Amino acid sequence: MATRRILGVLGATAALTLTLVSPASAGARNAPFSGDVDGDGLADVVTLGPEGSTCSLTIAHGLPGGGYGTATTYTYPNPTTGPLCGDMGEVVDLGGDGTNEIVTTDYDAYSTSDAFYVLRQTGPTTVAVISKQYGDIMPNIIWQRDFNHDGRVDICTWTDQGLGVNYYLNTESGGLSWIYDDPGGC
Ligand SMILES: [Ca+2]
Ligand SMILES: [Ca+2]
Ligand SMILES: [Ca+2]
Repeated sequence: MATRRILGVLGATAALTLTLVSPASAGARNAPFSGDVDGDGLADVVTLGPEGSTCSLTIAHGLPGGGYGTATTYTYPNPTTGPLCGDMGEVVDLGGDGTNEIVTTDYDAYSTSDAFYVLRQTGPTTVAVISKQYGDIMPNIIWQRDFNHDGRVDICTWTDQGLGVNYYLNTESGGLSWIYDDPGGC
């Protein structure tokens, strides 16, 4: 019985570990998301921080032997016109230049001019705001898909506030281009 109990505990621990290191691929609100943000070929886990005049996120970097290191906190000035810091995101290579970016958006975003802002880990202790991108407001969820099949992974969002699914093309110049006519594929 003692052995069975120990195995039971181990099983529960393994299940918990699996939950912690396997974030959903689609970026739901306040959900961690994964991708290689430091370019070492290993997937990392990004968790966005609270709203405020200074924004923050934590990154738990993937380790060569598997698993993740201790999460590091990065801060940067709020790039939006409001107190929003993004509550969902995806890691994609904008521009297809081999360097991944962190694309974030926020359900409470009310300005189409900064619906998205794009971050990049620029050093061991730094994350920088790369750009802001035009888009729909109030997305419930964000995910990635190469919907035009050009090799650059694009961004899709869905909102319950009117427009439904929105399509954003990952452009050669490293931007996101909002597609108004539904091209399908998200
Ligand atoms: Ca990595
Ligand atoms: Ca890039
Ligand atoms: Ca594409």
